[in-house]
Amino acid sequence: MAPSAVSPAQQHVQLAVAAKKAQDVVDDTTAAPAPGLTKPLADMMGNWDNFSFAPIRESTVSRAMTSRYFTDLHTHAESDIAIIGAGSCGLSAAYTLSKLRPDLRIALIEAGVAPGGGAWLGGQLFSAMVLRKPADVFLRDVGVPFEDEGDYVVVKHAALFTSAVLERVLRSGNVKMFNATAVEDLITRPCADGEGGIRVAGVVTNWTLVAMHHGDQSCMDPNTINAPVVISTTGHDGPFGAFSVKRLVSMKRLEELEGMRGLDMLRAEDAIVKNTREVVPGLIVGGMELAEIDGANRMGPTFGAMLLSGVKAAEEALRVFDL
Ligand code: 48N
Repeated sequence: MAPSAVSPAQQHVQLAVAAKKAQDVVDDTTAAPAPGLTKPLADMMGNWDNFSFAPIRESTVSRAMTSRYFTDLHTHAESDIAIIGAGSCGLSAAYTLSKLRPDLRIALIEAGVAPGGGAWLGGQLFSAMVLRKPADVFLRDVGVPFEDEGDYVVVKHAALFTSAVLERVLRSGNVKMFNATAVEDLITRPCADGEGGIRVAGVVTNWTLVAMHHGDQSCMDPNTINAPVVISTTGHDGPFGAFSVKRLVSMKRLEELEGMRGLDMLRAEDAIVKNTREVVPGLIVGGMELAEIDGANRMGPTFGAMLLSGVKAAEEALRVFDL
């Protein structure tokens, strides 16, 4: 049977667009949890006198954490895809990949202790998250309630979006998030074409606190994650932002960065989604990091482009991975 002309990623988007046709307005009341507590929890209230926790030792707690963490570190030393940055774009890419390819081993590396980037209140001074359609297609896929305002939708609190997509990503069986962990270099290999080019083949990580203090203490050896495909969504330039594109310049694989331009929402959002791509073999750049390399405008406090750039970055990663 001829392979389907439509890639799995395209099928996923087509299904999601079909879901959009439902045009059912999803609002908070339908998503509210049922009132009242479950009986076991309700029965606990008012009966605290004989209350006590099951007896375990502190070492049990420590071993429960470290055994899992170091098993994950050992397992993900060889990953299929590494995603740098768990902001709205990186989380959307991780969510899409977890749904399309649950067979792939994915490492999501986040420098902050808390994931979410600018969507986790960093860029959310006024709490609500505004997204222009058709970004509602992604919200419906994840199951984030929103108010439909016609050409745009509003999630009542940015943290509602971030926590919902984060919950789906963390519940998945194939995405491991390493937070408080900074990517501080890229693993590279010479391109097979012998043209002197490089392909990206993984990431070098360190505890973020160490990465921030290389200048004032002897370097602590890094950790490495080999991955044939890396998605970089580290945001626009800032203390940690635009990491991979700045590294390509410092390793002389890019002349210079065009730099993010002034705020023009209409131009910015379409450009970021359409131009999410593989910038050097093995490295896909999406979200606001792309604005730094392309000189795209910024869009201000609206997040539709981040979500759909994440979907496109996932699609690009699968294209590269399946080559
Ligand atoms: O939220 P950001 O910064 O980046 P995106 O592209 O996911 O979303 C951008 C969005 O928040 C905006 O900037 C909005 C749309 N405003 C636009 C405008 O006009 O200003 O998330 C990037 C994440 C953060 O959580 C960083 O901590 C993390 O990436 N990060 C890293 N993680 C690991 N290693 C690194 N080297 C690194 N650098 C950044």
